[in-house]
Amino acid sequence: MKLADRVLNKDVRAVARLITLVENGDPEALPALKALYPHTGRAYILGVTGAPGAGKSTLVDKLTSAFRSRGQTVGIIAVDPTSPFTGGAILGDRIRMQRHYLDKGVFIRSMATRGHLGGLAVATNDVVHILDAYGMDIILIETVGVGQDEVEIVKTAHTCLVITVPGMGDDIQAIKAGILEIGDIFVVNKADREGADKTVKELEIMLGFNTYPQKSWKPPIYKTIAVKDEGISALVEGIDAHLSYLKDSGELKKRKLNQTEREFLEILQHNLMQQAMAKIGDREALTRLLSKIVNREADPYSLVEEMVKTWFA
Ligand SMILES: Nc1nc2c(ncn2[C@@H]2O[C@H](COP(=O)(O)OP(=O)(O)OP(=O)(O)O)[C@@H](O)[C@H]2O)c(=O)[nH]1
Ligand SMILES: [Mg+2]
Repeated sequence: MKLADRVLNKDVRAVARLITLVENGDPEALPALKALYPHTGRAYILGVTGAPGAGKSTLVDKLTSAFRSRGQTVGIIAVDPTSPFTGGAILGDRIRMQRHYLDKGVFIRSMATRGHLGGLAVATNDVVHILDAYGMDIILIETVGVGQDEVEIVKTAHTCLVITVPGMGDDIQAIKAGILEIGDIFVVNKADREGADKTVKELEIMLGFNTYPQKSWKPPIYKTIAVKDEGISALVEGIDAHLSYLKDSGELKKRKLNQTEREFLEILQHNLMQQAMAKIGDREALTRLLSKIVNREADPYSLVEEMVKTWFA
């Protein structure tokens, strides 16, 4: 049986195998991705981002339990930041989410941020499609909100949760404006620590500055103690409310269109680049070309212009 058919037949090993192909940028994944695409578009995609160690994985774990208890299946993609702050995150996530590992209604996968030929956002999108076609109702994407890549990834979500912790004080500026803008729902986790209410207030003020008049959704702020499962049901209600808002306002359609545009352009760019590199030849051929430019025998503008003209002729 073909890989795509096996995924559609709920073969979890086929899912894992296909994700590995995607991760390795293996062209063998393409026929399966093409075959699965018509079966996608059903899942609700929830992005979870925030500072390193804010409790994202713990929250993802509790949210997963909440969704499972009402019969929804959950796919989890933990985009492992290979940044120095969070070394060993994959192992940590495994431990935190252990109780879901035996649950057939949950699929957990960590993805490394390095070594993605077509870009991490494209790879993550592919994995979302695979889990969507596999039949997961909700797909949670956890990423540390520190780099541009990570921000790009959560932009593909329908709803984006931004996780902060108390006591950030002046450091709250560390939550970059970009992250503030993409947040549909804010969470002040570790509310068992001092200063949670102060952080909520500070966030409210910052969000006030960042609220654009055309936005009809006012991002709510929830306090949670993820380790004690406190505040989770209120947060789930907030998530449900955002999904209803997305559907009723037509914003869901808009987000899907924007997301599809980004994905289409990224695939196009990747594809063109690959073809261009194939035309140029190997590494040595490229170096020869570059030497010409370095020696001022040619300029990069004319060279690219000529090459592209002949390729498209
Ligand atoms: N006190 C307290 N600790 C918490 C809470 N939630 C999570 N933690 C702890 O905070 C630490 C980090 O939690 P994680 O869930 O791994 O945080 P993360 O944001 O996923 O971390 P990275 O993925 O490494 O960025 C763990 O030791 C958790 O047990 C909370 O509500 N209160
Ligand atoms: Mg984590």
